[in-house]
Amino acid sequence: MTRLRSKYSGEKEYLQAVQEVLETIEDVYNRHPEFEEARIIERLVEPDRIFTFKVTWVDDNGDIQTNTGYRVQFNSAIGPYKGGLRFHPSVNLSILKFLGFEQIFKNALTTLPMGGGKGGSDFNPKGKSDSEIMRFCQAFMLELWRNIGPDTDVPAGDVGVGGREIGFLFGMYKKLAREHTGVLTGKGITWGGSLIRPEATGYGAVYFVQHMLHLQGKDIRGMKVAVSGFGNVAWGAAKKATQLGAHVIAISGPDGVIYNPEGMNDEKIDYMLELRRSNNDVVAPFADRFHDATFCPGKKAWSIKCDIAMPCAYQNELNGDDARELLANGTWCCAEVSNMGCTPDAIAEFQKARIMFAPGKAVNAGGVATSGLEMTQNAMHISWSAEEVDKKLHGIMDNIHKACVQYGTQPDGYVNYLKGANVAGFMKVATAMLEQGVI
Ligand code: 2IT
Repeated sequence: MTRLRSKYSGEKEYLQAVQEVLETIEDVYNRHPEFEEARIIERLVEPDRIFTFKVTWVDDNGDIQTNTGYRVQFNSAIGPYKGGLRFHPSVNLSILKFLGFEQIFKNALTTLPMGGGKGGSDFNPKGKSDSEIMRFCQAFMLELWRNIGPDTDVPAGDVGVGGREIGFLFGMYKKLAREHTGVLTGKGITWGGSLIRPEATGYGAVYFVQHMLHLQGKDIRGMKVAVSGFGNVAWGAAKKATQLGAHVIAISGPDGVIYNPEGMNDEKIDYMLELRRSNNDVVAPFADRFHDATFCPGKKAWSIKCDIAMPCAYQNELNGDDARELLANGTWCCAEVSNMGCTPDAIAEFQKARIMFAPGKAVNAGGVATSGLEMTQNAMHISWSAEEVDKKLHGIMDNIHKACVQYGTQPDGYVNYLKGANVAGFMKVATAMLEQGVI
């Protein structure tokens, strides 16, 4: 860490993600001198390679815009690089390296053969027209296409990249490469996409929460769930939690939180998709549309009294103060759905209070796992039914939960899911790296 801190001093998210993993795998690592001999840690924390490129495009006014594009190919020990693309003004190398690093362990946990990668751009989709988004996606792919491929690197969506963007990116890839392959996941259903992929991150997260609760003799039915965000992930989580009888009493945006005491219904859940599609990045209109809901400007979802907190928006969106507020309000479970949604301080508060806490790389792995299932269907030139994919997703989340319990249960019985997830993912990747020699 000392070496990394001086080498990458400005990259705070990357350093945070590495520090968290190293702390939790320390004792396992020390029990395996062969890892130390092969310098596994030193090799694991450096990406295999990083592509940085200029993306120029013309906006609707005829003005020329310049953005930066990236793809971080982090680790391919267990399969082709796999991970999403994020379009957000905050995107920089630190954020993409943290996401790519997390992705290595998450993908290993899915039990599917996928390495870790991440990419994106500082392009801001807010307020852009559909044609501007299309032109940007096309310009982005014009640069990226030579570095990806169905057996090399398979990007997907992340914040700011959904079905619409994947469509534009795929169209350009297909034109340039002259092949129709599974080079991206999250595709449309009629052209190679997998059923359940749009829902999978949120559904998988709720399946994981059910496993956490069942282990404690509890059930999600009747529980009050606070969700942050209102994008694809929050939508899937709200939909499945509601189906299973929970009350989703909060969703939020950068503008504030919606207090929704009566919970969700089909109309409200569908409206979340409309909000996302509008490219406005605000949640306030939800309260204009549904009068049982109230908009609280500037507030976070964590200000609302709930049983279960599910951060579904952005890294470090739940800090120590938020954790203390949740705990004071009686929250007894926090399942991170966003990548690194909680600060180290918040995690320490939850663990100190001995409430259930599980990290994003376990809880949200259903998304990339279903991307893996999409790759399998593409490679086999078939498509599975929604039931079949959902059944596989269930099985994968069950396995991830079991792995966390196996590696994370402490002598006093408390399950440290963070440690469990990191150790289970690390062991698989480290072993694969060891077996493949010094490369
Ligand atoms: O963070 C993630 O796992 C994703 N954004 C999904 C990645 C994928 O390849 O489906």
